[in-house]
Amino acid sequence: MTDQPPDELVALRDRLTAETRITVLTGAGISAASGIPTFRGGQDSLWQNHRPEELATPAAFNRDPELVWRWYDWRRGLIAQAEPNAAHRTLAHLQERCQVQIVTQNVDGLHDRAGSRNVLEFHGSIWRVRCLSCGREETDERVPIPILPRCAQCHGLLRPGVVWFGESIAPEILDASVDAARHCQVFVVIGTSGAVYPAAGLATVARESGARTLEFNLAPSEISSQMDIFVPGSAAETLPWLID
Ligand code: BV8
Ligand code: ZN
Repeated sequence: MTDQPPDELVALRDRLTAETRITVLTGAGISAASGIPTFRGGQDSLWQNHRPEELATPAAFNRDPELVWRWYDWRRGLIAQAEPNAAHRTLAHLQERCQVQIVTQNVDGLHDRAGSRNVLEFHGSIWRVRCLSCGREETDERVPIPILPRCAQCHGLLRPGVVWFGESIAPEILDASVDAARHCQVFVVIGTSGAVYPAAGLATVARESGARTLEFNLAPSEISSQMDIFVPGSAAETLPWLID
């Protein structure tokens, strides 16, 4: 990792004003420095030898809801212990200076805990639960959570309030995210492999709408070829360059 910001980043930073519209897409990499395992981080992203893609599906939940709930309870425990890092905090500060819309693939809620406002949770939240019988949705921050938690209204089985593979993004969140990508002047991508759609497609929307695009990642991702500026390194160390 270079210890100096690339010149192009400094030039872009110096042109930011209070009117600048910035849309930010974040992935698991922004929370890595907070101790949250990423999805494709090799050995440490496995849970009990299960790959996340195997467990984050309706089929896995129907097959073994206890196993899936134990995985979510493990992740909730890790996230409850974690603190937002300098990358999360930088985005909260940037929201004070520019017109910033954050779209996150992360279900950990760390952007909100860092003080960011109206974050679009593209894949839902690990702190929300939804009843499979009556559809009632609520926030539930119990750690640990009973392994097969029940709905307070109808005693139906609850599921995590996240978007699983094969499930659609909430229409109002998808529309707001595409709109933010289409109308921004600067599109910032932080800590994502760019492997999951339609989230990764937001970069293409922004690029085709003429936005300046920059990426912060430890290593090039599947969308780096679409980026004007690539900033290598850990986001907790490099993202603060965007404001100072
Ligand atoms: C859907 C919530 C309609 C649950 C998640 C088009 C092409 C191909 C496939 C598809 C397509 N369209 C749809 C699909 C299918 C599928 C998909 O994309 N599959 C992929 C795997 C090929 N998409 C869907 O199913 C979506 N729904 O499309 O509905 C539909 C339905 C059926 C069929 C067609 C259409 C729903 C996807 C949402 C799934 N839910 N999460 C939960 O969290 O439990 S996705 C989950 O995985 C995360 O939310 C995130 O999105 C993704 C993980 O990706 P990243 O966040 O990028 O993390 P990853 O580990 O991969 O990478 C980490 C990165 O960070 C790396 O680049 C690393 O270098 C970097 N890094 C690490 N440390 C640091 C760092 N960077 C900086 N600093 C550091 N310190
Ligand atoms: Zn219910």
